[in-house]
Amino acid sequence: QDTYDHTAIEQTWQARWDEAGVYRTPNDATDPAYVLAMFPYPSGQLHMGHVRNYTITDAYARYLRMQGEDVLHPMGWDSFGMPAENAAIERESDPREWTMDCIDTMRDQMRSVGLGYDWEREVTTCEPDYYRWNQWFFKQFYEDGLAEQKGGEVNWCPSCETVLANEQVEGEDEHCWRCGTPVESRTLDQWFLSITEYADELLDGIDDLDGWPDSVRGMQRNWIGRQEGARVEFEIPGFGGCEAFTTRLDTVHGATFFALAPGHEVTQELIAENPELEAQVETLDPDADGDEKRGVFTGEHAVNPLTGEEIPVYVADFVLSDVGTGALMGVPGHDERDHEFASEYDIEIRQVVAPADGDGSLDIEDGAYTEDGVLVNSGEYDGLESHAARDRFVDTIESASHHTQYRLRDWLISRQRYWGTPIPIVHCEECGAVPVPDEDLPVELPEFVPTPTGNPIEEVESFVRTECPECGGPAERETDTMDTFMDSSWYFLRFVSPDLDDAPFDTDRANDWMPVDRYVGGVEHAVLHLLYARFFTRAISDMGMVDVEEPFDNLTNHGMVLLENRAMSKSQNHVVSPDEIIAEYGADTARLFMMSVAGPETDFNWTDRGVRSNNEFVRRLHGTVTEFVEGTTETAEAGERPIDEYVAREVDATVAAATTGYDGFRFDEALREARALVTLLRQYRERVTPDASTFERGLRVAVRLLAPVVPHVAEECWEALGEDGFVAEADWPVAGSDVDYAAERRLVENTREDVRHIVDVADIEDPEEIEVVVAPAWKHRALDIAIEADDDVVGSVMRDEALRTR
Ligand code: ANZ
Ligand code: ZN
Repeated sequence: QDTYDHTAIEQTWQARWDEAGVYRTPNDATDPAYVLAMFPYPSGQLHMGHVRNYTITDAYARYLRMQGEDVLHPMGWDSFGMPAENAAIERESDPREWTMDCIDTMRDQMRSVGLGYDWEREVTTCEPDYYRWNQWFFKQFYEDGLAEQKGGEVNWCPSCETVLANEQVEGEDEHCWRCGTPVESRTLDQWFLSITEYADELLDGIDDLDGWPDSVRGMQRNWIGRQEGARVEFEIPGFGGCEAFTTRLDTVHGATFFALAPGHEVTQELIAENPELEAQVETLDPDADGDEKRGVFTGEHAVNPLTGEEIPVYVADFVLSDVGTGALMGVPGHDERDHEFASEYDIEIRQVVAPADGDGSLDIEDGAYTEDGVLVNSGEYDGLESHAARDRFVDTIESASHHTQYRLRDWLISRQRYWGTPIPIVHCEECGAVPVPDEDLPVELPEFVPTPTGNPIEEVESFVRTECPECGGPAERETDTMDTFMDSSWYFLRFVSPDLDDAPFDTDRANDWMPVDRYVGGVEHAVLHLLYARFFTRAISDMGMVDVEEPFDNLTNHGMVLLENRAMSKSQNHVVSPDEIIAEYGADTARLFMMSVAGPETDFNWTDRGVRSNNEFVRRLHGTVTEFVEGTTETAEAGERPIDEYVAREVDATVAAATTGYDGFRFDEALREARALVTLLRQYRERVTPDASTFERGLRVAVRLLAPVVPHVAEECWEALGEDGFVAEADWPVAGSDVDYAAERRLVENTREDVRHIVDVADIEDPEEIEVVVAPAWKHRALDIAIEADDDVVGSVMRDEALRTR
């Protein structure tokens, strides 16, 4: 009879956990462990990706709690941003209402998944008690010279009608990270945070992040993009000196052209004198996707500062205005882009570096040689090694100097949208930009006025018109709001003291809990959020607000939940809804499936078969315990039969192996062990009348090893086994002895191999024969082998042997 009723069980235990406050964070943490999932954007529905992400941290938090650690495992809402604003415009409602409704729905869904959060620490970034601290931080940055308003070319998304940070422009075609529309370029006055001041620290800090995936570390390194090189001036007679940035000054003898970005100052000067050139330059597409390099010869020449050689000056679309100086020396022999350009425009391709090993077969017309080597065709410098030549030329060329350049740009935080944190600045004609005094924070968002285009805040006169905090004269409020990545750059600090109202967080508490020990989230945040959060932490660490410089000790990017090898997608009706799965099978089944099928980083396919087999396991676990406590399972005081000893030893071995799995974030491996133990106990029960205490201990261990992943049914079983407290708060089992089980297991494996070897060598085919020849020698290992193998000839003989011994 099957008494497993997942709905009743799950609802009961969710209510009992709440009532008892099981997941409340201890206030005095002696052994603190901070486990965090990237908080969601409240889109309205939890999807399977969320469920997977949150189950991973939940299982780990539960495991650590059972290990006796003090666990901080909070949840909150990254609740500002465009989608809420767009949804509100569509529905003619208020973004706040829409957001709050979504949050309520998702909180209920999280509860139904059995996620053990400390809801007393819930953080909602669109609430004034949170975003006032964004404003406060902004002011700190402003006072420290880390926030400034500056003009310049910015990325504009015509569909979102707002500017975007460089990090939010994606792909070769430069599209908006949110909506996919190709971005345009505009010149506007905007607010920036000076993340570039931290470029070196952020880059060097990556070396110590050994708990992070290498891929993410690589992406951050690339994004910061530090390049060591030199700046060198080429004289363009009639126009003065023009600086170029190069990482390969050693190739200066091979510079056969000079190229300017279309937006370069000198280009503008040239154009001013030459209308024909202007028309030609206008045909260059600055947003060219880079495949085809196009340029215009200016009619001018530049003078090589080392050789005096005159080379043609081009305006070319592959030279970017915001990289280096916006000008470059073209060396087609040793740079691929220059090679392509030179081939297109019939410019000389000259080899000036050769492989150091003297390989002379290289044909420079075929393609650039981009490695270092030794100089050739470089006059008196021939034979010099590239690296030495770079230093030498910086010394020799008067206008040259060492220069380090970064790809990283300052973080543009201005958004011309409603649903975000107002930037706490007042613009006064007399006093300029004046920060709003602390006592007037938060600057609250005005009521929402739906405007189909433009920035709704500009429409709210009562918000815009204000007094200058400095001179009292009439002034206007800044109407830009902050990039929502500002909100997520420090929310992990707010969780340590979420109700504090005189500071963003309590420094002592933060020093207790930080850094986050385990941070889990999607790889889409590999650059944006993680880089900003690292910058924020370093900046406020320098302000003395927290000790740590890096916020996240270990980072895991969870894999995707696929359906038929494709990402789930609601809009394409290619989706499995967590609500439906929970209703039909229960949260424990969904959790077990996700955690068993693959390691946390690996993508996997959601399948009906997978769900059903995991559901069967949950039922089997429940049934095995129920049948035992109800006395349906006959037991005895047997004690010392080999099979009892074997099972007892397997229980210990399972504890050891599963613990290693949980510690190493290898939940799939831990679960394989724990599930095998349940199977073994059932075999034990089927083959013999099990020893009562061995069997019971096995059940107690299995229930605890599974509790982090299937918390509801584990509580049900734990209670049935006569335990008083919650299994969520029970002690993690310890192996009964200090045997090195891992080593033993390897030995067993070897033994099996050895037996197989003897069988092969002796060319034995008849099982009887095996028994005679092999079995006696391996008798003491027979039991192990018997349980592991049942489908091959060795295994079957050994199992018979084992069963006979009992
Ligand atoms: C001469 C040279 C010779 C370069 C050589 C490279 C190889 P990478 O190559 O990605 O490491 N550069 C400088 N300013 C630029 C701009 N505004 N737009 C596009 N490219 C620009 O980046 C460094 C190189 O990028 C620089 O070194 C320069 O070309 C080019 F054998 O100078 B090099
Ligand atoms: Zn003023």
